[in-house]
Amino acid sequence: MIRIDTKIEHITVDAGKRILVTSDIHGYLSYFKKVIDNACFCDNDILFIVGDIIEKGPESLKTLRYIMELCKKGNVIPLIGNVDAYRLKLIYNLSEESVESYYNYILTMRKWIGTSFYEELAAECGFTINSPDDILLSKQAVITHFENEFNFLANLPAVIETQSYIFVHGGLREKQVSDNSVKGVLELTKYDAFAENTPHIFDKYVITGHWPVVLYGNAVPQMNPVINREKKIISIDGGCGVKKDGQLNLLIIPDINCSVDEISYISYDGMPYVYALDNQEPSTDSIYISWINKEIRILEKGEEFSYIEHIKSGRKMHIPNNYLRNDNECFDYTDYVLPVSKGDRLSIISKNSKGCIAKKDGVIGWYFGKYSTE
Ligand SMILES: [Mn+2]
Repeated sequence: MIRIDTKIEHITVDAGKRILVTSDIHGYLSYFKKVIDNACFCDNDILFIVGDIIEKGPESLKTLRYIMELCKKGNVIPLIGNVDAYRLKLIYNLSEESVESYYNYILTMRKWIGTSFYEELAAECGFTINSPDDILLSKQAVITHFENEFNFLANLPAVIETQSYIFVHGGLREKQVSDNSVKGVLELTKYDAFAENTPHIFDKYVITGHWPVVLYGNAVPQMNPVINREKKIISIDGGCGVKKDGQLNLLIIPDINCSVDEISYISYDGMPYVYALDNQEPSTDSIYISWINKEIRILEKGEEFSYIEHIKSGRKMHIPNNYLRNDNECFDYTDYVLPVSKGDRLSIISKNSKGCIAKKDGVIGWYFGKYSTE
């Protein structure tokens, strides 16, 4: 058995050190390396990794081991995420009853990104997973072989409090940090839409991952960190590994004593980019359809675009067919038109005969102009 207890730690950060914060790496090791490199991460910085190190991405095991190695220096401080905790519990509790659905998950991940955490673990132990039985057969070998890795994850703190900031993957259930010690790890790591749902106004800024920031808006989709000054919450999950147009964010706090206005960030999304050759005015009225409000009705199905009605808003629009799912759902689509100036750098998310859907500085929308690749 494995125990994952709620650990709350207190750390004093020396003045004069930069504080870097990322979260939800989800096995995207190359993205993680890119953002810490681009931020010139060095021994004098402190790097907090606010949970969800593994799963959903291509290199969970390598990411975990890379972070374990970084931790030896003493200035890298990871916390546990709900996916980390849940995955450990699931592996230890695998049984005849639960293995079927886990196998289906493994197949789904294999289709999407080619692998999953358990497949990586089993492979290193010499097992190939081709049936639910293969999972059960490999379970004991996996648990024995990865004792170090699993203990590392299980022992990560759920909450870290410093002089000015509190770090937690999902969110704090109670306003006072110490009152959260009676809460389970999953309650603190899986707090959906924390910045929206918490009734508390915190005394120190709470920095969280877990809930992709794009889900906090319903007009203009954007993936950059969001600072809620009223409640004192900074949400940094750019949807890396969860959204096809997501990004890994790295928050940069220049000094523990600096003001919130001095906080900046960088991000990385691995997407190809182009340079705009035309100017474009932004739209003033737009909608973002996510899995939360995904219900639509198709009014007229076309070759490339379909005319649909978005159920929640009643809005009617033409959307590219590749954003439709199952004829009654639409995912991660916006009709927002980006503000673009000639020379702007755009990440291309999808192209069609009208133009393309692109990301500019973390904001997603349409661009109808011409572009070049250099
Ligand atoms: Mn999470």
